[in-house]
Amino acid sequence: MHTDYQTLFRELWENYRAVTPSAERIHRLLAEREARPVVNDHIALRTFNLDPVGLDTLAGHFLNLGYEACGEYHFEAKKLYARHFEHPDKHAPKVFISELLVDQCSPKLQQIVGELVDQVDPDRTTADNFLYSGRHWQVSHNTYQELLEESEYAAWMAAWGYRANHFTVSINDLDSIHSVAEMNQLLKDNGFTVNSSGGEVKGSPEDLLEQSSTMADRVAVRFSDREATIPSCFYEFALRYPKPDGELYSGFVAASADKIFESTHAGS
Ligand code: OOG
Ligand code: NI
Repeated sequence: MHTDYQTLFRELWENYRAVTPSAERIHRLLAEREARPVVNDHIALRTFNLDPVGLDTLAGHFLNLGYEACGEYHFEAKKLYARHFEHPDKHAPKVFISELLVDQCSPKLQQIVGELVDQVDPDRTTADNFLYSGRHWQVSHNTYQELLEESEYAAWMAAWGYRANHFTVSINDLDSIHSVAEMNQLLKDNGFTVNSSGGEVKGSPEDLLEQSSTMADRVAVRFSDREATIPSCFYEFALRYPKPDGELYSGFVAASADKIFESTHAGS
């Protein structure tokens, strides 16, 4: 077991940045402008709702470190269910974990995903490194494309497996940028693509959370039969507003999350 969340997040970041060069570049860009370290608001993880890799298996790693289950989110069209987790230590990043409701998908997808998950050794799902262990199965590029036709999420999972899907810059903790729009401008000025699904700024002050994200980097992946360049991971930016009690809102906004998921879609 990881003894502290800091160690786990350091490992997750190392694994994430290796396939997300733009996150590393944006992080450096911000660090150069800021006197204080860049703060990570949350990470997100993805999985399938099948034993032994369901949401609860991933969550267990965080519960062991003192995290607690908080909000629940439903994404009917994408056939996803998600929860977020918070730690009593306010400095600990929040965690957003989603799972594909495989039983609601086509028989073909169920069969493909069932065959992938059957290859997972259950003992490895509780190992320290599981959350940044990548893929536990053989998958061909053809199978990836078959999944892509029905569920971009399923295809992403099949290709990338277990790793942080994004880290998130806390705009509240920046001194040089005060809004999501300003952050987006900095990104565009530096040549990054901002996810525009549902608008470049997701959420509003009324939602108590505004977010944006880059479109995922495109990285070469070795499938069982060939190599192909596909979307990897993205970087997110979050600005939280205070609740009536004065504490910053710590939850997520389903309508915004629905669009953030699309940051791993292939660009045109
Ligand atoms: C998670 C998308 C949702 C947020 O902050 O609302 C999300 C994902 O793409 O796996 O991260
Ligand atoms: Ni997020």
